[in-house]
Amino acid sequence: MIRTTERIEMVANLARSWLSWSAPAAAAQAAGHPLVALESTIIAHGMPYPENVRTAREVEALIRDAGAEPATIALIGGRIRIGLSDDELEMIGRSDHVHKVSRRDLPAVLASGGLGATTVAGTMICAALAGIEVFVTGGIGGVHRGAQDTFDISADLQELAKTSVAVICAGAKSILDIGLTLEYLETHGVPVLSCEQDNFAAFYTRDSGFRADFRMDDAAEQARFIRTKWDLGLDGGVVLSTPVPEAAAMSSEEIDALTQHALDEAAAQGITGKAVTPFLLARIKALTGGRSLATNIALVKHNAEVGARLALALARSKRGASAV
Ligand code: PSU
Ligand code: MN
Repeated sequence: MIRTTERIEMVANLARSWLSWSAPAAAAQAAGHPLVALESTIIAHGMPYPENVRTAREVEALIRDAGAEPATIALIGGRIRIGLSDDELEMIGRSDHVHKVSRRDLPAVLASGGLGATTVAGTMICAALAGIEVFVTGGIGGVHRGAQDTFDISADLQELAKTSVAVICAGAKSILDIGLTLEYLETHGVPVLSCEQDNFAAFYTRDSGFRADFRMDDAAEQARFIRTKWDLGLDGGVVLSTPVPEAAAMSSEEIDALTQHALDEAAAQGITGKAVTPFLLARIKALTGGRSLATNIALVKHNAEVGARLALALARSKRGASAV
């Protein structure tokens, strides 16, 4: 007779059998070095080629320089790749046939062996399977403006509610209803931490106008908070918002006007479902003549530095706990 704990272990092993590790990521994991997960939707659908691939490599280098090991996650050939080779990164960044993979899409793309770029939700699932606690992205998905009518709420928020990964972001874009996004996270018990300022960030701009739940500038303090949450059995993610560096920030007047324009275009063209976010991102990039791309790159790099520091602090707190 199989005991419950053994059954749980069998299920976990089965899930992990879908993972395929790059050599550096596997070595880091085996040695207990801190890993930082990175998503691939931002590469495949969030930025144009070749800036996407170049940025992805620069972000990985920043994380390595800070003492952690980057693991960019994507679906390739029916496996969940944890850590991408140069060729794999190039393929994800270049191909026009990359699926955008959230929780719903994961089994379809894995089973068919197609090429998949993971969203915040998709990457959180894969990172948790791989035992990676920290994940750096640009901006999280959220409650869309007008969701009262469309029900368009990103699956990222449900994932944050249940999957135990810390997500470092520059807040959420103002293409979303940031107030409702924060309400939704509160309802589902997802803490929103902010570093460097009291307010939640708004991606292209530093200040969303909404307060985060807790301000924590110091990585050791962030790690203590996160470790305490998970030690208590309070499963689920944590959002850590950090603003785009001042020099790269855009003006809120400009971004507000462009966002409204892009939203009107999306409505006029009947864009719905998973196409909404990529459409808005692409239109804003075009409307700013590419300037928003520079802001996007700067904020992701800054998030990588904050995330690497947190990963180191969390790894220290794990060792501290097991030494007791
Ligand atoms: N926001 C950004 N850039 C992005 C995304 C969101 O500023 O690239 C991507 C992320 O992968 C995020 C996804 O998880 O879009 C959310 O898509 P949707 O709204 O369809 O859930
Ligand atoms: Mn949506």
